[in-house]
Amino acid sequence: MELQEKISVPIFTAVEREVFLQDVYPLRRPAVLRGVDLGPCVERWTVEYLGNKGGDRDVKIHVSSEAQMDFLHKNFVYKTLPFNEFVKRASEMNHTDFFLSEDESYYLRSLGEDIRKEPAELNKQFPALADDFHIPPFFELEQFFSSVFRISSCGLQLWTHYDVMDNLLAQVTGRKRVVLYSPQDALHLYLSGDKSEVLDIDAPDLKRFPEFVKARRYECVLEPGDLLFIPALWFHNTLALQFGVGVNVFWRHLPADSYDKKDPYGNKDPVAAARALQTLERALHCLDELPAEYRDFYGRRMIQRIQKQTHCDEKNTTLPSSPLTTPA
Ligand SMILES: O=C(O)CCC(=O)C(=O)O
Repeated sequence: MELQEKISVPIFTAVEREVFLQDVYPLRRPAVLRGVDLGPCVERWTVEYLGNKGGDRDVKIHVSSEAQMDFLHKNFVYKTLPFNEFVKRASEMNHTDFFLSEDESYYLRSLGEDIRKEPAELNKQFPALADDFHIPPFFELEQFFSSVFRISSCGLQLWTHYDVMDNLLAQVTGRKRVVLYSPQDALHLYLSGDKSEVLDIDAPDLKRFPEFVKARRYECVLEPGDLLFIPALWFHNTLALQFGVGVNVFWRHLPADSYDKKDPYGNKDPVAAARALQTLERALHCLDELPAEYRDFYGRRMIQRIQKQTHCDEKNTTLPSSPLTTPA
């Protein structure tokens, strides 16, 4: 892994709306924003307080005997617990009550009221806690999509994936390491849908994933009170260095009708991209009737055509043109 280029995510201090919109947002790169006012949550959100205020409403969770969650082999199970019991268990390393093992890890699945249709929103699912968290005013109100609780056991690692909307990951309590990869390194990440098949990013199997060394690794450690700006399509992998509570705020930065209307998580590909991917599947199917050497040749021609049409130089990556993304 010596060869993988490592880059620290830049840290900006005491960023206000204007500075974010003018100096940070247009770069389309991850940034740690330190010293932004997140409200009283930073002092208040202890395990006890969260349990008392969040109450005993049932929440859906991931539970795993291994701290590194594996979406390929599904080394976790879906369970339901009252919120206060979930927070208590997630904050402990060893459990007297458990599903799989004494040292199992927990991760909250944040869902909306109607889990298939509605995105999660702190205001709706946890009204008694929502006022403690102040959403930074870095986008327009009408762009708001979701505010998602991120609560995980110490050591829990979530696989590398991308989301299709810009978002801020607020780390309210606990420390979290986040590793990110540029969308332009997608070909080195061995994707399966929106996720990378390289699960162990610190000790990858380079026989299986030789190209992974080419992916540039952006890294930061979020301290309590930090915000991480994760631009849409940037891959990210999170590792909780302590039990921690965060809030992930997503907003639509493309015109509203670009997004899939039935997307409660903000991770379904934009409508036009989903259509293009389906068309590609049909195009590939057309080649099936040809012998292998022809499939190989026309496959290469198609790749060249796609590259010519779509690839842009990293330096020229600009903000999508939308009235909503124009800095104030
Ligand atoms: O904070 C986490 O644990 C996960 C964050 C995440 O997946 C996201 O920002 O999309």
